[in-house]
Amino acid sequence: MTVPVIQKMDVYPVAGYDSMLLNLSGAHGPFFTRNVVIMHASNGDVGVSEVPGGKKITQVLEASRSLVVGTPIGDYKRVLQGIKHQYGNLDQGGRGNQTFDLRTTIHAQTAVETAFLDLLGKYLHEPVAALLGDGQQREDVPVLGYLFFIGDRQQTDLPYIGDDHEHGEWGEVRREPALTPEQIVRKAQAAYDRYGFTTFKLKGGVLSGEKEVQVMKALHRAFPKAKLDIDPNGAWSLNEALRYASEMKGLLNYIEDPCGAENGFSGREVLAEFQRRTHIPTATNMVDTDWRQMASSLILNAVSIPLADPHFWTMQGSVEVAKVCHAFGLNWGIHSNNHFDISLAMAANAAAAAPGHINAIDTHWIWQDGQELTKHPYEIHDGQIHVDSRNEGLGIEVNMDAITAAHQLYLEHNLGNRDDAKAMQYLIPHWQYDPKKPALVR
Ligand code: GKR
Ligand code: MG
Repeated sequence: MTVPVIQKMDVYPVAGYDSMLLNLSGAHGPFFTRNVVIMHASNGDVGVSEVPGGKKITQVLEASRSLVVGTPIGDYKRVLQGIKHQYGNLDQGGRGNQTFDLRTTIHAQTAVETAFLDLLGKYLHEPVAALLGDGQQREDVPVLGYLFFIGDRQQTDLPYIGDDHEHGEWGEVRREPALTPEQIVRKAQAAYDRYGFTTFKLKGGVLSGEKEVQVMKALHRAFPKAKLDIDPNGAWSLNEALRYASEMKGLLNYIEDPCGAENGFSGREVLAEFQRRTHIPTATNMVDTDWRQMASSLILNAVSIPLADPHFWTMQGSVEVAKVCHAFGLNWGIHSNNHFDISLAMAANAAAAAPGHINAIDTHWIWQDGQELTKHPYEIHDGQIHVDSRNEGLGIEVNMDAITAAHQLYLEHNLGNRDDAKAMQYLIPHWQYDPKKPALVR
């Protein structure tokens, strides 16, 4: 039998709506952007993938089309090598020092890899999870509730939405401001009622560390049994991180990038010292983001939870990290950014293939739920996503009308790269990013 070949690859820069989520990089604008790839194979199957937005990623994907079209679906690794060979130099500067990853080529590789894996899974009647690492390890993937401080969209003239209330209490609160412990607890309660999370993560790096500790204590009081994480994206100095960690003693499941490079020491060296002195499991999506950093991290014992987001490790790479974690006694997890339901399927399949104990994976989906690009998206129930071992490919079916509409939204508003400083400047005039200062401390 002839193996299907790729006949066509389309790249859709798309946009969706977001709340005014605050983080060290500033405030999320009214729209988030992603790149969606659709591949058509000669057997009539369609493969899909989603990666971060941005024009450079779109361009590399467009330029990679000639490497993809005509390739038999089993030969996709040769295409990935070609993309790396031709465009790998674009990632030489690393991930950058924003909260989000600024690389290009690795995201383009993931987009191409995933669409091929989706097609291969469909052809072989296997879920993508079965094609990764040592195959599918679990059907139920734990997911955490990702909580954010929210800015007041009414202080801007930007087109934020405030009326997509189809999800009860969660729908009502998710676009509304939240800067106090009470407001964050209310959001957590609404998210718990809807999704059943047993782990919550607070995105820190917004208020002073003292105030964020108070929010964590309030969450602990409201959910004494929940696992709690906090991620200030390296905003605190080592001394501050040690102080806040001792104040949160006993209530943290793990801490993520509590501090970073300072005084001539690298981020990994500082995290190693933090872990040595606190014995608190320490996660990162900032300083252990490729194999060279992983080697250094392992030697230093800097990180016990690498958050191996498939979008910047590739699907296969993310599961390879999970295998390393399993062998070295580390605990794997996944990092996220705003995303649609195609990325949700990608993260769920990678996590379903990760061996050993895993942490509840990050997802921003609760902020986007209701804006599906697929016909039957994965759902979060009891804090879990079910990845049925009878799935084929990613286990989703694209909705081309929804993708076209999301592409139109992107074009209509002339969108491109993420820039959180822009929206933040409505709250604090002339605001500029400072990786060592919480966003609202100016
Ligand atoms: O969505 O604002 C955000 C987060 O700050 C995101 O950009 C980070 O990449 O959540 C991420 C993290 O640092 O774990
Ligand atoms: Mg993080």
